[in-house]
Amino acid sequence: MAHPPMVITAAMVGAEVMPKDTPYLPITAEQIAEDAAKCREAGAAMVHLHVRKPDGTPSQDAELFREAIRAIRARCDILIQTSTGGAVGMSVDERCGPLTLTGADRPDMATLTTGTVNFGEDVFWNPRGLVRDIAKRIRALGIKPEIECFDVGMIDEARYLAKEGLIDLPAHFDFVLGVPGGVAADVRVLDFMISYLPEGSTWTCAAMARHQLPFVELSAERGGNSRVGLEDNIYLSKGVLAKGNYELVAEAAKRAKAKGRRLATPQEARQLLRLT
Ligand code: KMH
Ligand code: ZN
Repeated sequence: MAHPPMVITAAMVGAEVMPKDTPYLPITAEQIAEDAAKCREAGAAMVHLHVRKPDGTPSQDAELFREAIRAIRARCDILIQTSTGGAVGMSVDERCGPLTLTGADRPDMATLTTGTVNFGEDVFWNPRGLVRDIAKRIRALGIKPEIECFDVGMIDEARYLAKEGLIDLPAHFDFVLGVPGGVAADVRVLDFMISYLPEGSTWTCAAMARHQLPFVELSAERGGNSRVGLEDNIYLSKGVLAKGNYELVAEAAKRAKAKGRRLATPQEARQLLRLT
């Protein structure tokens, strides 16, 4: 059976990469919007969005998100998925800043990480009560979550959440592979996680660092979707910094097409991921 068009998501900003790591990290709303428009042209249908304060420190401030969302939507039709992960150490209210945006500023989707994971030398803290709190806020806003799975048990937790009526199944999942402390970027893990999904669910894969672009090809062959971008990887090739998220999207698009995949438009992505 032919695979559906691939949804490429650009994880543009993140919370860990700093301007000292790469001068190409977008910080201001205008920089984010300009890069997002180029990502759209290069084949991305969605952005996964974090924001920064003017000095580059990570933030989940609703007004910074509002500014970035407006700037992106003024330039292109790319879907916007806001982070609820933020940066390690943030409170749940802080993390949920973008979920307070309604009306024309409402995001199209939001992330929901369904378990705690070691995150390098830090801990990305997601106890079950906190996960349920965020799931309720996403549901109250009337948007769909992308379930972020840094390890296999996070797929199981989605099943519990569905039983409790906090998310719908089938859902859309993101396999986050290769975070030190989480599950590895290994093709056996990818194949197991695909096989372990709740029936009818869709998936994307975000592999860290040097694994990012090779996993676009593995995902393309398996009929899935891909996340690339500076949040997870700053290099286009060994030792060569990507000059913006758009360069990583363009390379992902090239690799996906070489595997016979067409790229989804934002409108197609809406339907494929069952967004409202
Ligand atoms: N920055 C990480 C601690 C998300 O955006 O939902 C969490 C993260 C996940 O990036
Ligand atoms: Zn993120």
